[in-house]
Amino acid sequence: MPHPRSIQFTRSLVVPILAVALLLWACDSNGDAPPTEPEHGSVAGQVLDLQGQGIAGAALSLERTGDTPRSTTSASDGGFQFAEVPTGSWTLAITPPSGWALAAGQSAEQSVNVQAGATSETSFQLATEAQDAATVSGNIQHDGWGVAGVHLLLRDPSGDETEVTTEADGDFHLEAAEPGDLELEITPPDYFDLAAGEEQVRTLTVGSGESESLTVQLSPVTEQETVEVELLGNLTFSPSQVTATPGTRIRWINAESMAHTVTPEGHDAWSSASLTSAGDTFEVVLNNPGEFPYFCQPHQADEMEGTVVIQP
Ligand SMILES: [Cu+2]
Repeated sequence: MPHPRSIQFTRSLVVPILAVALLLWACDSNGDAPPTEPEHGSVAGQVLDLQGQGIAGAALSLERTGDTPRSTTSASDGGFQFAEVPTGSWTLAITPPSGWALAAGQSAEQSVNVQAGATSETSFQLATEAQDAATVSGNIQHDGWGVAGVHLLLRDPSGDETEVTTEADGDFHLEAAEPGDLELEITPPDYFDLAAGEEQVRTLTVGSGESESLTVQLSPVTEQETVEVELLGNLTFSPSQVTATPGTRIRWINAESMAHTVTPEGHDAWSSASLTSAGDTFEVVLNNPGEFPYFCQPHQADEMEGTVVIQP
């Protein structure tokens, strides 16, 4: 049987020990405990078009100084979510997918306040990106001279077509309303073929507001020889009448030491040329059908004149 004093002694010890233990435990849970886990919330939102339909593929980032940035991409319904985000203020930024831009009045960045256990809801509105026409221009030539009557057709990614036919200078200019991969189809007149290495249909990638320029070489269907015309001291062109096929090179040669000109009359197939001394030459390639009269300016009164007729 225990002594009553011994019981009392034991009891008197147990109480302070318990108190100390309790105090230690309380201190421990307040002071020396590992740092408390920061509290979290989440951020959710949607990327929508002007009709309220979701837009997939928008890149979203959630950032603030001192924290690891987070990023995600909007799903097919336009939805996105950042889970387990430490509370506080964050900056949410969007990069629209290709073909989209922020709708009027929208900012690419939003400030988001994340609260513990709550979801901050937000949204971005995008509109289809405005697109400028894509331009394709250039020159169709043979031997450095323009070819008329070449049909050019430009097809945009939607299949819309624009077309043009070249004039004598061979220049062309086409605009596709929709930029991207464009198809250019080149059809020369019957008496010309595309030169070796040229493609009848070519694909050009031209972005919004951009332009592409190209030079296309043709070669005559029938083989060409140079036709020579002499400028003579008796004030004649010899021969004064030349008939040739498209693509013919005409070479005027001053045969004697007298100054003459080869001046176009009523057309601009070439610019007036002066052949002042013996041996001077002037050449032109006539790619386009027609009648091309010309004369010598100093000897116009003497009817020093000639004509080249180009017939396919
Ligand atoms: Cu003359």
